[in-house]
Amino acid sequence: MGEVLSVVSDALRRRFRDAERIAVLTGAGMSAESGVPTFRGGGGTGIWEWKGRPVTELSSAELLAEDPALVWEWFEYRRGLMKAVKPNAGHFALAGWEKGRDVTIATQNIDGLHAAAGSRRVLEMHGNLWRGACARCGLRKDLPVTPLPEVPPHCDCGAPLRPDVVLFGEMLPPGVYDAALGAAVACDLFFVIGTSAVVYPAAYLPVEARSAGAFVVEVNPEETEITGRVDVTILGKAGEILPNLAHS
Ligand code: BV8
Ligand code: ZN
Repeated sequence: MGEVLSVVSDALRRRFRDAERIAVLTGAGMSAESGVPTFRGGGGTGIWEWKGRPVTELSSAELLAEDPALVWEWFEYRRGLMKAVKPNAGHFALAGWEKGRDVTIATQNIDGLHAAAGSRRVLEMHGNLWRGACARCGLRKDLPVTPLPEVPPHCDCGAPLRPDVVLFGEMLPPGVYDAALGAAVACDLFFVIGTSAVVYPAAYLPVEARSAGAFVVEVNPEETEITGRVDVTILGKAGEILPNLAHS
């Protein structure tokens, strides 16, 4: 069981200062302070269901095949919630870590906020809410405007587009998980931030990092499934803890 702290220790600051390669796994909690609802958020703020259906059903390959219009309605609802959100201090802190060190962020989030904050090496493991994908010709099309003029939107080739998001029961984009795993097993310091660590295969990453010798740090206001398997958990919000790490 790792130690559980409520502040950043000097020992951790020293580790951070000396780290050359950092890998990060982020989840919905990373964007909570930007106003993006989490799924299983503490205090019931999660959007774990909508119209009486759980996210695991709404964001499933099965429902997309059965009722694409409902899945688009669900994603248009999410796009509506997220259209005005901006990166928070936590996103900007992670972008700042890239100065002078090799940082890879593997995110489960589909909101695009890491890139918006300036992070350059971001692996979007579950896709991106602001893009559509064409099953016929493979085109990835930016869909920045919500509400969409037509639902479903159509590809340049005429076929209907699907959200460019990895649904439950679907494979992650080829090569993305391998790149995330490669960064996890090569890093000195691994952060797991704002995730309940129940969705796989993303939740394997901190475990793989630790068995490859990385020091693993969790940042979350609550203890999670992974708390017992990391080196230290800092109980706090990403937007407050992360900027604090770089302060010498
Ligand atoms: C797949 C896009 C192969 C859609 C999402 C073992 C191996 C492989 C697969 C499985 C497995 N076991 C089960 C599976 C199946 C499934 C799965 O994991 N199910 C779970 C529910 C048990 N996995 C899959 O289907 C994956 N596919 O493995 O392919 C395959 C193929 C066929 C059959 C089998 C296997 C695909 C998974 C991707 C699904 N798509 N998102 C959408 O967004 O609608 S997952 C979805 O959950 C989001 O991406 C989200 O990010 C993710 C995880 O949730 P979290 O990010 O952790 O968010 P959560 O709300 O849960 O937690 C927030 C945390 O933040 C909390 O702890 C909270 O305390 C904290 N917090 C709050 N405020 C703050 C904060 N932290 C910091 N600061 C704050 N301010
Ligand atoms: Zn097409």
